[in-house]
Amino acid sequence: PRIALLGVPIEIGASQLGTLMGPDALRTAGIGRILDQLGFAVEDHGNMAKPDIGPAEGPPPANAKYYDVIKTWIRALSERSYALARSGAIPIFMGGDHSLSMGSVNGVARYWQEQGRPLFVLWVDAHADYNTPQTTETGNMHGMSAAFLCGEPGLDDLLGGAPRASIGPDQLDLFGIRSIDPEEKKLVFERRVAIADMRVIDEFGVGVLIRKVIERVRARNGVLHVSFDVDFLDPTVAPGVGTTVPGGATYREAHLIMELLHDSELVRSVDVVELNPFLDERGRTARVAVELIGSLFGLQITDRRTPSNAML
Ligand code: DIR
Ligand code: MN
Ligand code: MN
Ligand code: MN
Repeated sequence: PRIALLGVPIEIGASQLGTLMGPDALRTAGIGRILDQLGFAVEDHGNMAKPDIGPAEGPPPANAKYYDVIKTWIRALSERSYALARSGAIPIFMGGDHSLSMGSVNGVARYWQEQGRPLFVLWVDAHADYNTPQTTETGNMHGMSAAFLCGEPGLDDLLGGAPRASIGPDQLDLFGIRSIDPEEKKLVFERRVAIADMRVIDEFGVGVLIRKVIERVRARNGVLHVSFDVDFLDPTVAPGVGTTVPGGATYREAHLIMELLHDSELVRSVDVVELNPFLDERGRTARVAVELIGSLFGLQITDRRTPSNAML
């Protein structure tokens, strides 16, 4: 099996600069080495170059900061993402801020649509990222990516003429949420998006909840994209992010999620986003992110089949 690494150094979708260094920090922390040791053929496609902004296309939408820059990134990334999925590799998109998922997920969704298999997206994040230009309080586009992918209005020309492969709100699982804006919350409930907030995680545990996600994908013969925002983790575990929110996942909760996802054999693409090496403590957060990617691709504590494997 092949894994394709692609660095997407977008930082302008977030309020804190510095996520553009994320891809290289993940490399230094050993993302390629760990996957190689797990037996994958790892292709590193390097970092995407900052694309040139083309001619103006009329006024950008209000309340979407740096729209023209981000739009240019997303169009280029969506094409790369589609091509990588078509190549048969499992792409790992290394961010960069979370606005990149508008392109990475759009590209893979387009590929899976052609294959006749629905794409489900597991959004592992402290935030719902379900704002639109109409609901946002900040204008930061990294808070809009999940809504855009579900076809919410407001950024309709973002992809230009390129195909927009929206997923249904019933193909999205928000997981780990503990910060959501008032209007954003209304929209998430209106659309009946599945949401495992931290209270639900405390009550039922990640094992039960991730199994539910997996069952839903299986029931429709779907495949899964994992969009992993590092701020899902508790700030004590992962300090190297721009928008820390207390009360996040523990180290073991996060690993259990990844281990269960690995066992499911449903994951076909991944984003690792919002890592900000400028705010990190000596590479701690980058290392944790790489260890989690290891678990997602089969790293185990012991080599025996786990109880969860046996049960599936
Ligand atoms: C806030 C924060 N909901 C916003 N969002 C994110 O700006 O829309 N922070 N994603 O990381
Ligand atoms: Mn996010
Ligand atoms: Mn977040
Ligand atoms: Mn495996």
